[in-house]
Amino acid sequence: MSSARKIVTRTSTQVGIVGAGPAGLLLSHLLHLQGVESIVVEAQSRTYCEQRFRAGLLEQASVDLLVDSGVGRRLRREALVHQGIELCFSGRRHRIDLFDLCGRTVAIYGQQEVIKDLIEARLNANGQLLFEAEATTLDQLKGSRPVIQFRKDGEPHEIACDFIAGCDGFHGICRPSAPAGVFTAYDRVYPFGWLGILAEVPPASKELVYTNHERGFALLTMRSLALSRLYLQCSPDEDVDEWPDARIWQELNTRCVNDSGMVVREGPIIHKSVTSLRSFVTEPMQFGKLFLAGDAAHIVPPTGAKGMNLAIADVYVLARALADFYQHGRDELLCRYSEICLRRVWRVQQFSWWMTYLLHRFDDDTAFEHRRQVSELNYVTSSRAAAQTLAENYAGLPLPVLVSA
Ligand code: RFL
Ligand code: PHB
Repeated sequence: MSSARKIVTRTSTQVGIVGAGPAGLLLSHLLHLQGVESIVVEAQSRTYCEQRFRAGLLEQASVDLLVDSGVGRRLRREALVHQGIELCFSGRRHRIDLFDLCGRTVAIYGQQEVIKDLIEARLNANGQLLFEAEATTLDQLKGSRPVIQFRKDGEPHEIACDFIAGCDGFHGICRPSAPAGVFTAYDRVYPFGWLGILAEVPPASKELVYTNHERGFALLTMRSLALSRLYLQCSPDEDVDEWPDARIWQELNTRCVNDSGMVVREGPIIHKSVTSLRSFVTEPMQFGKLFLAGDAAHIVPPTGAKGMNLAIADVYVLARALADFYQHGRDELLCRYSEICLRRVWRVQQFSWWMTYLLHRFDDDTAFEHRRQVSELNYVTSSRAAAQTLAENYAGLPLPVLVSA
């Protein structure tokens, strides 16, 4: 072997985890609580992971899992609990009372706060988190000791594991590591994106406002009572530089204008970015000893606020299945991992697709399409049965009950 290929360290663990996003970190934490050892390899630095600005809305089941597993102290103190959301269309606001309709609430708590809490918990428990360690290859996925090869400080290293959890997001290396033909991809790319901003100004509304407007979708959300998070439908390759602050405020106020006199107040914009929207599912979510979780296995458009919640649900199942294997020698839940997760994944895909179609403008929309959307919105905001369907999907279905034989 040439010196360039010389492996500097060879370690071993029970579960090797690629990626320190919500999926990888929570899996490592849940495994630790069940006495299962893991090592997390993460390509980015700790600071980068703790500052990466993404999701903000947690379903009730995600909140409960974080609290019950001992990482919810700050969340319980700082999260904003919302009992409802608003839908705004044809210039009118309509409230969907989530709590009244389905007995559950949602919480606003930034993804990077979840990440900070999980990193702190893992490090306090002497958990092994390797930052700036980029997984390069997965080997022997069908064997008894699969291997993660990674580079740290320019040197190659290896971890031999019993199982590998691919929690490395949509662009990671885990999914492509299986031989061609193992995974089937189901994909839908939308012809628009979201321009997202973070502004130092109190939110215009106490609850989230989802707006359908002829100029495109808009969403008013928040990170705190002093920090607004605002989104505008835009083209998928929109150039942020084309959006000076004044244009953003004007567009938000044009799209969100309604009979309540609500005004989207202006404030310093501290972050701007564009995200493209897609729906994507991999089937199955397992190959040999490799288990995919979170964005590595599926992507949803953010309209339903489901991506991080789905990642959390996947690793809840995976942690239980792995604990069952180590504690009782049973592999039934592991064998059913894909089947159990995909049931929820497809429900959430359908819901996120439906919310996206309900609220966005497509370039080829005709007047027929617009009237159809308004009819659907009128129905959802006037029929308790329809509102209940929206509420129970938005606030999130309970995590699956896991029973192995
Ligand atoms: P992540 O968070 O992408 O983490 C993957 C990690 O893997 C690392 N990595 C590697 N590490 C080592 N070696 C390699 N070769 C690696 N390749 C990659 C990466 O550096 C990264 O740290 O995936 P995970 O854990 O599956 O979590 C998924 C969520 O991040 C995502 O679904 C959500 O952010 C989606 N999302 C929302 N989800 C919600 O539940 N509620 C929301 O309100 C919500 N709003 C949103 C969102 C996503 C958005 N954008 C930016 C796509 C709003 C937006 C605008
Ligand atoms: C957010 O707060 O960033 C957020 C909330 C709800 C969504 C999407 C994003 O549907």
